[in-house]
Amino acid sequence: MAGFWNVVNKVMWEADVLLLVLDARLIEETMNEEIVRKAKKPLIYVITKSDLANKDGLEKYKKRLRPCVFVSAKEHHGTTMLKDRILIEAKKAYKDIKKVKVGVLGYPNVGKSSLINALKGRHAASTSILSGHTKGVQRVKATNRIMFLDTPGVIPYKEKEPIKHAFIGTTDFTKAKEPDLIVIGLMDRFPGRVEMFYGVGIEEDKEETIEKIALKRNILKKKAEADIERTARMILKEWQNGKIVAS
Ligand SMILES: Nc1nc2c(ncn2[C@@H]2O[C@H](COP(=O)(O)OP(=O)(O)OP(=O)(O)O)[C@@H](O)[C@H]2O)c(=O)[nH]1
Ligand SMILES: [Mg+2]
Repeated sequence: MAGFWNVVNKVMWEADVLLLVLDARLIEETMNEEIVRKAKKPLIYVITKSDLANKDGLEKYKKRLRPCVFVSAKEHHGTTMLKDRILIEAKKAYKDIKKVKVGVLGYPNVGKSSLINALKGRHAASTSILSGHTKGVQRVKATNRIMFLDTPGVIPYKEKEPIKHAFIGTTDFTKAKEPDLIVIGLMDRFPGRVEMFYGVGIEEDKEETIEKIALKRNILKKKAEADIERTARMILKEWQNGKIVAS
């Protein structure tokens, strides 16, 4: 992670404008105050994956996070608005700027590379469901005036919150420890969402819900018993790759 911070610091120094990319389902969790504090350039909050969250719940953030733009890289929503906002902020800070270098920062797996691709209009930055996919700084020219500096994601220095990191996708589903506990946490945090996605009823006992999903999907151990661990990992995967809606 220390190496990643070197990259981020370099990008912060080189860029004219910074984007802090946040997951619409986990805005508070993906906020990185360390980046906000360190940023000496105009910073735009970009709330991405907005296709996965209820618009009404997001409105309050418009006042709190300024300036902020809502985007869905998947549905190509908000991309023109974001390009306009980048040019507006650049003009405010540097009068005669012609070409703008934009540093793209945020937690691993929040959707930085997908955002750049949506803004460019075709696939240019490599993306993956697995976190830590982007290595080093990737330069992507999006328009004649905007060049993006894609970065590997960083988490706040010394932060150790395994459940939160699994929610965000910073720890991907292949590496998460005790996936059943994570999925139970997810069901508590976003009531009914996992159940709705898999078409099962809402139970008091969430372990039972995982078991029902296992049986429904035929994820079994040798003696036809539900395989809780494998099922929980599958649920976490569907959450991390943006299939399960938050509200
Ligand atoms: N539904 C939905 N899924 C998205 C959106 N943007 C990204 N994703 C998914 O989120 C996952 C991570 O996307 P990336 O763009 O690779 O994320 P990143 O921040 O570049 O990740 P690292 O390079 O590993 O730090 C992928 O599975 C994407 O398909 C979006 O707007 N909507
Ligand atoms: Mg990336």
